[in-house]
Amino acid sequence: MSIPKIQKAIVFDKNGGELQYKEIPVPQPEPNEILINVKYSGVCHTDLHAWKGDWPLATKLPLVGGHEGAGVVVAKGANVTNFEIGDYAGIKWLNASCLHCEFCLKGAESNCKEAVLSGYTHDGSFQQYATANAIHAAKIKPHADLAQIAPILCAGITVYKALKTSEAKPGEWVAITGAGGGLGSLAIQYARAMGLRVIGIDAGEPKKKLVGELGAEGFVDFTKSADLVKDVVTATNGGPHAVIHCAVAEKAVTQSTEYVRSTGTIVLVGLPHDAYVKSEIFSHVVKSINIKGSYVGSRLDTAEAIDFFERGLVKSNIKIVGLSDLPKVYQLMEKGEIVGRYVLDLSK
Ligand code: 8ID
Ligand code: ZN
Repeated sequence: MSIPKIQKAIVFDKNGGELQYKEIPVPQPEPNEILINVKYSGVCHTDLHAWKGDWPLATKLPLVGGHEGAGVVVAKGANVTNFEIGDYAGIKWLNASCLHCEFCLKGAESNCKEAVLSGYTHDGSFQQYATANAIHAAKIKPHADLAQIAPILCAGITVYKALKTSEAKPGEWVAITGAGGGLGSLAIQYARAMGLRVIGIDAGEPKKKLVGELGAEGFVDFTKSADLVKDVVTATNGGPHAVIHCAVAEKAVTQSTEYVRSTGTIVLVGLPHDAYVKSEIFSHVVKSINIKGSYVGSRLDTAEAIDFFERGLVKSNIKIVGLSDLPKVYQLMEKGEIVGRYVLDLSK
């Protein structure tokens, strides 16, 4: 396979700076890495946070963002035994971890202190050729639809793991905030496949329509509801047993401490900057509610989340645009106008 020396990428030199569509060198894989010819990459809201630099964790600079990359292995380092040239592979947020700390050993690799993050501390999938640690790279079966599977590599894994973290049982209610966005639209489908009843919370008719089509039994528009807590409690006959927060909003979390059912679990996934959880302690205790954080997923969560996709239980609601359109995608995302997920075609 002939690998070019230069390639197209979107790069920024400083957080919030110009998103430059330009040619950069193709990276060389390290001994434990594969080089993937990225065909499609999803655009996650995390990529927008990384570009803006609004989290209390510094990004690499200059940086190539992106961590939902699906493509073909074109080269591999000397130590790689689990991928062959020509295999399909996926770039995930968790590019690498130490594999021997307490957290890696117990399957919590995302909590590893040495975690390497695609599109954040390691150049990601907004380039035509990207490197990934072979142990962590996602396995994708031949003939998979690479545009469709791209969003599974972060959004899918993350919401699947969050639903497991909620410990909600089949037949129970789960509320999903940000239900019409990238993570939320997949969360509805994983929840349905896991036997849960879903109420979606988001804004506007296009998102309401999608949320309903994906199998949610109820929708509350957070921009229109006069009493959101009451509306959610009524729609779920006493409050949801679990809440998965895909919204990028502190207020959504505060409200959920009021509407979650007694003994229920709130799972924090969305990462608004400078935000805090506010839960009134008396009710928190008397209702015995749980609030947990959930951060992407392990290699096992990855394989399981992809298996749901391969069995046709979840599909991505994507709009495909070219790599050079990334700045426009960020503008729409900032305004909350994206229904589902945008996927970049790296050939354009
Ligand atoms: O591992 C993790 N925890 C993880 C993994 C991947 C992504 C966390 N994230 C984080 C991202 O960094 C981001 O903060 O999850 C958040 C959502 O990512 P996304 O799904 O990629 O974003 P989106 O497509 O823009 O969807 C967000 C939705 O939230 C709605 C918006 O209308 C949009 O549809 N929303 C907002 I903003 N405020 C809301 C509110 N108050 C709300 N929905 C309900 N109530
Ligand atoms: Zn992501």
